[in-house]
Amino acid sequence: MTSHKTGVEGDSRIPVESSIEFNPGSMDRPWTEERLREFVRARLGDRKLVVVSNREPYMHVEKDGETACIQPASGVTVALDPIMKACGGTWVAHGSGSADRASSDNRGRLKVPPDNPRYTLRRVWLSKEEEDGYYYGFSNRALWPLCHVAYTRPEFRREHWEAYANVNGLFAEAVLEEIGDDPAFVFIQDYHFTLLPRLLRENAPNALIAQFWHIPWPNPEAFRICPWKKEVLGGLLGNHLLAFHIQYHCMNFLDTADRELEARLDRERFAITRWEQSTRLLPVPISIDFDGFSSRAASTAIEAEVRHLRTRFHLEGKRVAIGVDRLDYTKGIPERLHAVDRFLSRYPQYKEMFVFIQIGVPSRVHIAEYRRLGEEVEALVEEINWRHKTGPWVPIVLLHEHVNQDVLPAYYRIADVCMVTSLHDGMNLVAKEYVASRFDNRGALLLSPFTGASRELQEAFQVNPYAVDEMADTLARIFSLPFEEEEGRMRKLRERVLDANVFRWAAKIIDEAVRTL
Ligand code: ADQ
Repeated sequence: MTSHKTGVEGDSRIPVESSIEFNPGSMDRPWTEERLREFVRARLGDRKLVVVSNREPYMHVEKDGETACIQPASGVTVALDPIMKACGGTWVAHGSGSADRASSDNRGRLKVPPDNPRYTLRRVWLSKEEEDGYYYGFSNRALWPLCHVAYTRPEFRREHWEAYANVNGLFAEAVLEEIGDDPAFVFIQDYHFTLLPRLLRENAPNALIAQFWHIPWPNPEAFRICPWKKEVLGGLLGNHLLAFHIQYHCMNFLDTADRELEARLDRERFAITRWEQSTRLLPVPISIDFDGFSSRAASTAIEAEVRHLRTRFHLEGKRVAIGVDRLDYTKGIPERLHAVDRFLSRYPQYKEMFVFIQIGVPSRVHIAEYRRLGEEVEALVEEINWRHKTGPWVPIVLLHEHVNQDVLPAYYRIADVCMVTSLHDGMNLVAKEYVASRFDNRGALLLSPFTGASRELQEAFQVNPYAVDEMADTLARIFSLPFEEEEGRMRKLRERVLDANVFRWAAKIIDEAVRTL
């Protein structure tokens, strides 16, 4: 084992560009759906493409006696759906919708999107107990708070761990059934499947296995409290390639493996070798379908929706801020509300001239911390609105709606500022979606430096979400920004996201995975 001190934020031993520059000579061309499709065909050849995630990209639910198909609000599925549409293949995920069984065949399979089928969705069925232990238990009561270090204490229970291990086994069975002995590229998503890569490595010799870790990886000090840390690390080292958003998370993973396992570390190549098997680590920031978002934002349908929203929320002549999140304690929503409160107290000239719209879709409500957060947010909105309201005007509008991706750009377009105030976040796609929606080069992004996105989006107004007064002052600064500065910053932000879009992210991962062979 080599010894090494903990990676620090901003560590620059591997240049950030190395995570996105590849295929020299071709970077002048933007990555599109079409280009990715050709690239995947060339790189993967006859390998089957299989994506695995907990959340399914399309969910069937029973609504008013009818079956509706919805796209769940999750960064992971929003990012991967355009890739699967481009490349085809099979997506294996937990079938969690109330009408999922009725809309799949007897092996849990169906073609999606339902109105224009492009790939196969293979649903895995879990009992309530399995879902409780694996998803609400070990994944979201243990690993999620452990990795985010947002001062919510992780909870480690043996029965959760056992259910988690069991469900990883069920997913392994489903994947093995899909690929048989064929050559395949299995692309696993996230912290729900730390044991799956090892199970596949042992049982599918023709599979090339890669995993993307969508949340932060903490430093070894934080991680060491996990009672099953060796199993988790050993499972993840079943991957040929393990990718994170940023280099800091890779460094933390290397340091954690160094601390906890007998393994050979190659810090030059960013690789870990154990039992004669190597896992390469890679920083590659996830992104969005920039063009898709941008052109949807400019459509006449969105134009009409923008007008509708301005009337609905009485926005004429007012400055507008927006927040769009799953209701999660890592997203810094109470901090954001406190900042709005402080802003109105310090800059009373904005009373009646300002509206903050928070779209907070309920998430993981079976977990007490999430329920408490929902109550805290409700209470804060009520308290702040009461403090500042005059006549019919209240400063904060709280919507518990799931906004369809087709309509979301309208919300981004009505906002002079988008507030992304995460206490810790792997990337944060909302920041990139806001930028992509502002084809008019207007608007400003207030961004927490504790998001992965802050590394790329340097023209955003970066403010520590724990520093409430600073956030309030930044809002005031944004509202008095000269037009040229607002436009210049947004133009630059758009260039950055346009260039590093989600198709490029996928191409980079596939390219690097193939190179590990
Ligand atoms: P999340 O924490 O779920 O995912 P985030 O990056 O914040 O991800 O994206 C959330 C997605 O859900 C966005 O596409 C957003 O538009 C959508 N969404 C949020 N609220 C919504 C609402 N009310 N209605 C409809 N859609 C809504 C994890 C990590 C992140 C990482 C992503 C992708 O925690 O750090 O960026 O994966 O890797």
